[in-house]
Amino acid sequence: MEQKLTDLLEELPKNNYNTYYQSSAGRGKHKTIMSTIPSPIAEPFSWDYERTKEFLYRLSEILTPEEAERLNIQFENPSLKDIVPAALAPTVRGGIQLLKPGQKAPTHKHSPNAFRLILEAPADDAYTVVNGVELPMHTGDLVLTPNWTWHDHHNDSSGDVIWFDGLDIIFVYWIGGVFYSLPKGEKSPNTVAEDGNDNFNEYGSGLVPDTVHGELDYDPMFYYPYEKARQALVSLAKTRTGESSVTLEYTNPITGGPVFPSMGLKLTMVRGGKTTPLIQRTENKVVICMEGEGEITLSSGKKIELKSHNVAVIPSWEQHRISSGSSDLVLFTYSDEPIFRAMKLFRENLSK
Ligand code: GTQ
Ligand code: FE2
Repeated sequence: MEQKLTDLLEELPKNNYNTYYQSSAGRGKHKTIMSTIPSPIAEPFSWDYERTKEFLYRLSEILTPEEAERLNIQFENPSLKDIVPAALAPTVRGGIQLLKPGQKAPTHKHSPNAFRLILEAPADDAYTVVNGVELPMHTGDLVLTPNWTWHDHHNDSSGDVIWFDGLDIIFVYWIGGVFYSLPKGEKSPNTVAEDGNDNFNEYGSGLVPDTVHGELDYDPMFYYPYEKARQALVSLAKTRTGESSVTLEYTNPITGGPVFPSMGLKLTMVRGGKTTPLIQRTENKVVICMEGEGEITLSSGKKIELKSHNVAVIPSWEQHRISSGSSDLVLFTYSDEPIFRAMKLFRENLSK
């Protein structure tokens, strides 16, 4: 029987079959993925911001954004690089992008959803245009470019602008949903409307035009200023004095749900000198440090350093705690939690 089984196990893959049988004679040849608890294909990892920036500047000495379309350095999860290019987590990409004074990143649109979180904007007059709506880029601001919206980036200021891009492109690529388009013809499809537009005040005041209900399949609020988000976080922290940390989710004002069907974006504050309870959730989470310092402690005991704009990725079901230094720690996070929820796969371990 042994020889027959060995022969068959070798013959199956040659004929594009496999088997996961389990018996007293052993088991099929491939790695079991029917694990008792999640066994993610990604690994926890982190990147130092200053080091990432050095690579971005080296690239910027060789190419302009016009030549390169986008001038960016992507974070690549070492466990995923042989499976799909530049994946930070199984569903998302992330990277930092640079726009120097006078530069423009050309107009395009794509089906993957994207957001930009502004990391460094030393002066005014840097902006993104989304479907003809001009949005400022100040440090900490969040700008969305949902599925199939035209966008381009401009820097008319005197200083360099750097932002973090997050996209659900790995998920969209995996299921075969990526479309991409450049403008056709003379007139830009993304020309700014002359009568002006205040995207945040149009949608962000708790009041929305009654015409939008059922009309839009994406979040029409493209701009979430940091000043407002931070204020809301500080207010929440004042009412939850017993908790080590507080978290706010950026929401689509029409649905009250996540800003993208595929990605949830949040802002967390861990109070100075505190450590969170154990966190264990089915979501692939990316953490970007916005203010303060601290660390993430993984179940292995390994620690990830959090300081200005460092980036960390925590795969699904990885147990961790977050600790702050002496001052409050502010973290921006994005994850694929909405996918887990939509698929009824979301779980959370709330034991302390
Ligand atoms: O700025 O529009 O990092 O389209 C990847 C794809 C940024 C962008 C990325 C993009 C962009
Ligand atoms: Fe884009």
